[in-house]
Amino acid sequence: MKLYYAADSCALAAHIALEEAGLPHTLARIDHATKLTADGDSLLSVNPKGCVPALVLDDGQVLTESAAILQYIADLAPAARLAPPAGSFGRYRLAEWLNFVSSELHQVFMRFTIADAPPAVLAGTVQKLSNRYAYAAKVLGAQPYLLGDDYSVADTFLYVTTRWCKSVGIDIAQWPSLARHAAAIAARPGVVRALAAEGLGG
Ligand SMILES: N[C@@H](CCC(=O)N[C@@H](CS)C(=O)NCC(=O)O)C(=O)O
Repeated sequence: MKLYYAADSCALAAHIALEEAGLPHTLARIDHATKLTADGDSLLSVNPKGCVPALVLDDGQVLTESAAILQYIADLAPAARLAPPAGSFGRYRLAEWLNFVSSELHQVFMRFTIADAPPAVLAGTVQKLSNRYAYAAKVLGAQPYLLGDDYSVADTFLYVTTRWCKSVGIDIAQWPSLARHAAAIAARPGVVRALAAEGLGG
């Protein structure tokens, strides 16, 4: 499989999942501004939506959208226990968290990429994100992972968004359970490998 990604983007979650699943893969790093790889390969020819992650499967199909890609990877490697089994109630909890991270955190961060966004809007955005991290922290104050005792791809997806907090003036140290969770995820061997492959620090 081939993962189109941009460094330290939401595609890091899919990259980590591939590492943790132990699935062979290659990486195609794109430049956000041009949507091209260093070889001139165009992301737009793979994903007309122009976003990473985009996963090219071995049969040539392309899968996009983090929540779909993460579940697909988890299902390809059940022994890695990255998601509750399909059909179990836990799987719907996973979907609940993946959608929360995708729409209530990740997409809210995207407002900071809007040129000339009014400062009041950005302040409101910080408040909205903070409220949502406070909610995740409350959950993580009672259990080690978002789904309870078991790690899942939702934990890495949340972790990936916490990496962006500092850049928008949010200090996750104000939520000790969230900071503990982020540190635990960052220490996972598959995460360390993915970060190194993207040239990132922990
Ligand atoms: N709904 C998509 C959103 C993906 C997304 O927004 N990716 C960002 C990087 S974090 C991107 O490629 N943005 C480029 C653009 O919007 O032009 C998902 O969850 O995978």
